[in-house]
Amino acid sequence: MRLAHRYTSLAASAVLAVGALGLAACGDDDSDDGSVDATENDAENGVEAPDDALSISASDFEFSTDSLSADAGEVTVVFTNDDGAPHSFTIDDLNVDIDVSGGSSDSATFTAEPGVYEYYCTYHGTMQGTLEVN
Ligand SMILES: [Cu+2]
Repeated sequence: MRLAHRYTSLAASAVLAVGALGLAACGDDDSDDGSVDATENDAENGVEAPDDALSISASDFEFSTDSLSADAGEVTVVFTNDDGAPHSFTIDDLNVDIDVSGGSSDSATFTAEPGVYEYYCTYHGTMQGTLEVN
């Protein structure tokens, strides 16, 4: 009786220890993922943008459009730089900053509440527009 009880306790402890290790490993994976900073997503590295992603480009030091609209919630913007100079697609209020060198593209996924948000290029103050989130 006593032996059986002790064996059971040891077995339970072992299971708990394994479980704790498993949880710790999962936690490490989550923190290494860095998925909180969505601006690190790279369209060129094969990250697929969702079907409802917004697309905007920069060419001749102008954005392809000065107005974008999206539904509230998770929003993905794919920004393509067709110039030789660097450009960014930046929205301060949403912590979005897609900074791309000439001839490349990148994307950001972020959560937006309804409202009107100004976007601009940090390199060229004349490049700006508004994102309307409904
Ligand atoms: Cu620019």
